[in-house]
Amino acid sequence: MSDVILSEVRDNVALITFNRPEALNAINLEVMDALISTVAKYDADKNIGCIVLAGSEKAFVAGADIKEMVDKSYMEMFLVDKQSDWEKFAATRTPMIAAVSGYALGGGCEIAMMCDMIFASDTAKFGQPEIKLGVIPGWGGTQRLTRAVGKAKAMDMILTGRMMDVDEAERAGLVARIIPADKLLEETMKAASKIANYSTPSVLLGKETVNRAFESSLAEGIKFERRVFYSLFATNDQKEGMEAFAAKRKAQFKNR
Ligand code: DAK
Repeated sequence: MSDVILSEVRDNVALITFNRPEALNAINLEVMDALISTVAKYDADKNIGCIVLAGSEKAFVAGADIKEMVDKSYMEMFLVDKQSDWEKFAATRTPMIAAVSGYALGGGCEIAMMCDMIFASDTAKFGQPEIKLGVIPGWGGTQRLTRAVGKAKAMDMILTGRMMDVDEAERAGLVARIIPADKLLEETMKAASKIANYSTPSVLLGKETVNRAFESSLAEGIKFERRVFYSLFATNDQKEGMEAFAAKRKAQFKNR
């Protein structure tokens, strides 16, 4: 059994940890396959309400494995295209939080951006340095970074290859929360647990509806939101959530 990623379940939250410290968690084919299949396994598990991806204190992921790619030809890269696997990964229904400490570079930054939120330690550094290697981002960096931080900063980062520190990343809208490095995992797991304990239909639909903002016009997105909003009144959890508020007690969601 490979140990390039470690995984465990704490209550109803799955924690997946990159574990290639000798290469700052660089993603080779083995890590990629292990990551994608582990996320798919947890996404299919009804008992898991949130997934957290983490690295080490020094590196979330320092990119795809450059040493594995260096001698590849166009055909070798083209034929081992894992695009549909990454599309499945990015379409994971269960909320995913990237807990980023240290380097999130190249493919590492792209994996963090495929998650629903990035919580980052005060040591985190983000970058798309592929230009320095004679290539460009290939797992969505040109698109997701641009949507997250806007054209000006995305162009700057992708064309100069410079890194962003965590304060700049938060100001620019890439990072949801900055947390001291020694509290990053604990705080991320707390937020994940909070999400996992809300009503699953409202969490999944809330995520889907936010993501709709990137795929539709404002008018269409708002219409979609309203349809989803009404549909949640067909759940027992809506009754429970609102009755619990009125009775000043904690809601007990049953995911029905
Ligand atoms: N790949 C392979 N090994 C890496 C690595 C990487 N991305 N990053 C670090 N390492 C290795 C180093 O080679 C070193 O190994 P040894 O020399 O000890 O054997 C070890 O990790 C420790 O790294 P350093 O000694 O360099 O540590 P420093 O603290 O001095 O520097 C650093 C840390 C993160 C600044 C530096 O390691 C660095 O610049 N790393 C490379 C960052 C980078 O360029 N990342 C982008 C990679 S390209 C695809 C789509 C997308 C992609 C690929 C395919 N398809 C559609 C097919 C993505 C491409 C990328 O991500």
